[in-house]
Amino acid sequence: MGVVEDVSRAADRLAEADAVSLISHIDADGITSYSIISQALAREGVPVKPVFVRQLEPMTIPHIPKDDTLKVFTDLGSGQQGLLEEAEINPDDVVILDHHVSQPAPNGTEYFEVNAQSYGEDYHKCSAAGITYLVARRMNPENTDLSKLAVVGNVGDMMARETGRLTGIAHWIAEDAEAHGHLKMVQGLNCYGLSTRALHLSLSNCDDPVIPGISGKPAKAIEFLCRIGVYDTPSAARTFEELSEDEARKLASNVAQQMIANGESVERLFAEQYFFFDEAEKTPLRNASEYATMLNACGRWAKPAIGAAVCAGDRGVHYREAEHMLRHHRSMIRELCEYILETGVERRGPIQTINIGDRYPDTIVGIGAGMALSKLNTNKPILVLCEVADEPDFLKASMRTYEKVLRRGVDLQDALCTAAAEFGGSGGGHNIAAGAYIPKGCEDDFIRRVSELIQAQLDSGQKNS
Ligand SMILES: [Mn+2]
Repeated sequence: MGVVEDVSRAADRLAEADAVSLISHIDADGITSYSIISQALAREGVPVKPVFVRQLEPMTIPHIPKDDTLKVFTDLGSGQQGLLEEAEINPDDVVILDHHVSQPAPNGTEYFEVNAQSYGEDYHKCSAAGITYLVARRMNPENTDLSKLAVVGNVGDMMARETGRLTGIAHWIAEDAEAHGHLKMVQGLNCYGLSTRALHLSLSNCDDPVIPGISGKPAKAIEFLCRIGVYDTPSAARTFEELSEDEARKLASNVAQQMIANGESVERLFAEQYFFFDEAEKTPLRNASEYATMLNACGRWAKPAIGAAVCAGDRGVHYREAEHMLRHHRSMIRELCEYILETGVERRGPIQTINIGDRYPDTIVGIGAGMALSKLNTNKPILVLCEVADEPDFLKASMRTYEKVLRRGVDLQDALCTAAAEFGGSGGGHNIAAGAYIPKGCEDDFIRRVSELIQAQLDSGQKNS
């Protein structure tokens, strides 16, 4: 069926339900998806029972209520239809709204799903929050206020990362939000913290792309901003959001010159940013990427319902708790980064590696690895091994690298997937950031194999250039 038919069918089934159990993932996309559907249903008078799960797996299947409610799965479910079938969940009681690869149930039970991957290229960069928004909008055209959450979910799931902007239907949703006055799109720098952080910190924390002479060097960033007249004095720090259009342009052209003077590409320097000017100034709610980080922080520290309360409009007790989660999240990542730098990494051929054991939760290890790498040798990809909370027999490997290393032929996802498969594990991700799970005990051989594969990529990259 086409997307219009599928979305309409989902909207009708949801609106006609007597009660809904809403099973959702706990990251920013899962929390916004949950919030979009639960708010849309509340407006139709349909009661909703929330069920947040870290993953849909045999252990979490019993959390799905065994009753006659309509089970709506958001940001998960498509890949776990076999588990639903095994648990004998009636297909008449199921609607899946997802964007992960769909795997049909082995014994042929057909679950109804609206999956972003099924409707052509325009939908490939659309997260579950995008799909749930289309359903909510179909339920009631007045649900356009939920578009903002759809943008947060899409940005949180990195849908804008490669291209520097949302594309296809996800961009249409951002336009829809802007047309209804819920959002403003601004062409800005590809940095984080544009609403809450002093600009010199946003710039010096930028690691994709690396800004020569500025990335990793906050004092130099202050000097630079004073020199170009964006800061009046070194102590007169401002956020990106506080700049006038002229100042933002001046900043952009000066940073671009700095890149070009150092022979770096400016391709990844700019990105479309999604601001919510109806939220309080200098809060993480003011733009999509900071909002998404706040929700991810809630999810990663097992408080998805707090994030959902913020999405539903709470700016009191729950919001303050979410702020606390965000601060905690950041300080843990900083601590992890310091731990890596203080302990030191081991050189293994073309990569550098460290095993951090069970000191930090595996959910933040990738982010910490990326942050540590910006202060290490950026020419060598980093591989961080850690224990996995609920999986005592497995280790997680997280790898990060830089654009300039990709240009020499490196593809982390390819190397990790290949190596992990050889040891009975599995990997995934992107060329610049990837992860894998491997059985415990093989880590030494695994690292040697990854290092070999990366070396081979570099060797053939050299041959081709
Ligand atoms: Mn997602």
